[in-house]
Amino acid sequence: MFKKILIANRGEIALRVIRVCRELGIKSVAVYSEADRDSLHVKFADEAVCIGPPLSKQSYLNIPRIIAAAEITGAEAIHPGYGFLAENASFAEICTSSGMKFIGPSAEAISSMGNKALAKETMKNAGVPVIPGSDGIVKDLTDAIDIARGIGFPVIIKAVAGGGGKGMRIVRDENDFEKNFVMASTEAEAAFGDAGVYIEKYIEQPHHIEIQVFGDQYGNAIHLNERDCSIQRRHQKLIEESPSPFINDELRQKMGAAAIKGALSVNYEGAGTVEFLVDKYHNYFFMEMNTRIQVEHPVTEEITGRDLIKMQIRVAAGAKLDKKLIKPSGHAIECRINAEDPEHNFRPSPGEIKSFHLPGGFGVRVDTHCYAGYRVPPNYDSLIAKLVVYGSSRESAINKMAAALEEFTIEGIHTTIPFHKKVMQHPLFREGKFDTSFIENTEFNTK
Ligand code: MV4
Repeated sequence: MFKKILIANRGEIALRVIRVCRELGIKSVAVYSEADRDSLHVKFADEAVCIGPPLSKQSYLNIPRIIAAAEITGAEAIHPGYGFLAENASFAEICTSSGMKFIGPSAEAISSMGNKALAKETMKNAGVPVIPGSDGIVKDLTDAIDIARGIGFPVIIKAVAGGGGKGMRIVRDENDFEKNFVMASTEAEAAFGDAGVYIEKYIEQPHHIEIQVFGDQYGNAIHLNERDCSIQRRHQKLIEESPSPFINDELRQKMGAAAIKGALSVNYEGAGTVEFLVDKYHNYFFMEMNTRIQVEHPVTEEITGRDLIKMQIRVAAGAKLDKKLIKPSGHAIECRINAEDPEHNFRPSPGEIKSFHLPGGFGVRVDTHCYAGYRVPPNYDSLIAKLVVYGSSRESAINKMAAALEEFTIEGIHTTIPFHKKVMQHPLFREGKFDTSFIENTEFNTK
């Protein structure tokens, strides 16, 4: 086992990893920017190294500084968390060539999933259902129009270097195709430095259901069931739950098996997520694979009883996965508490937290790096806490979430708590009748 791990991240996830290190008797090293001096990850790590100014590019994305911090402190492994460098193949490569274990998949596995057209082809070849569309990048407008006609409208144009909803264009009518195609590739070039786009059949009002997978260094891969992440706003997830109210055991088993096949095809090591779109007929299609631990991993932990961060560290240190099928039980829901004002289009609301009271009780968990007096810096993502509840049924979990949200008190800044309270009382949410269009198609759409 490692003696010392550097955590190349901040906020709640850095703290989450530090806590597991302590539990496993591993020394932890925090890195922090000048904006994060008063952060709890700095306070609770065994050592902390300042790596630069507030701007992410100069600190949490500054590879030479992070590697230097690991060298100076003698860290043997680097946990990237999520965001920042977590899916940066060259960072994974540099860790390895500097003699440190990158806690995650190989640089090759990261690259093969980072290019969205290549990821799709890889999954298709592994026998995972993919959305009908072009075979990889379309070469020019004529090629693109032919393919779109063949698929049939509506179609969606996606940037090969995109992901997470960036650089997508939906085209419903052939007459609008040319202008959208030109705009999509121009935008892709500007945003990602890669004008490559591919085309797919557009699936109306899909469900976003993702499978948590794990691979080890010996060619074993397992899945830990699904998370339903359909409650999103502008590609930002707000609520996640497991199990999904939309799928049954038969589909769960099929999607789990498909996700494992996909993971094995890229010799996947560590925690990963295979994202699927599920249409209203319960057809499922591979969408993307995230090669990192995700924000919403706690809902999986709650229903499986497995500590996914601990598993990441153990697998990275060479542990074998137990291939016994993991039987989930109960129901878990996560609400993302963001420093945003839901009354004003979720605009960022950084600043000092004047008072902070956490809910608690049986089946209530809060992962947060915040405290009364903490200043939420304006420089990073707005996640300030993850409220996770576990109940024996979906209904009891929703009721517990509603009660916990009532108790959760944050003063000084605006948060998404009032929004979550309303969703917990919404009849469509309570009945499990929602898809990725929920926010757009309900009173929560304020635009
Ligand atoms: C789609 C789609 C419908 N049809 N692809 C959005 C994020 C990016 N990962 C892919 N996304 C979508 N791809 C086809 N062929 C609809 C979406 C989509 C979406 C997907 C998951 C969760 C929320 C979403 C919101 C809008 C659009």
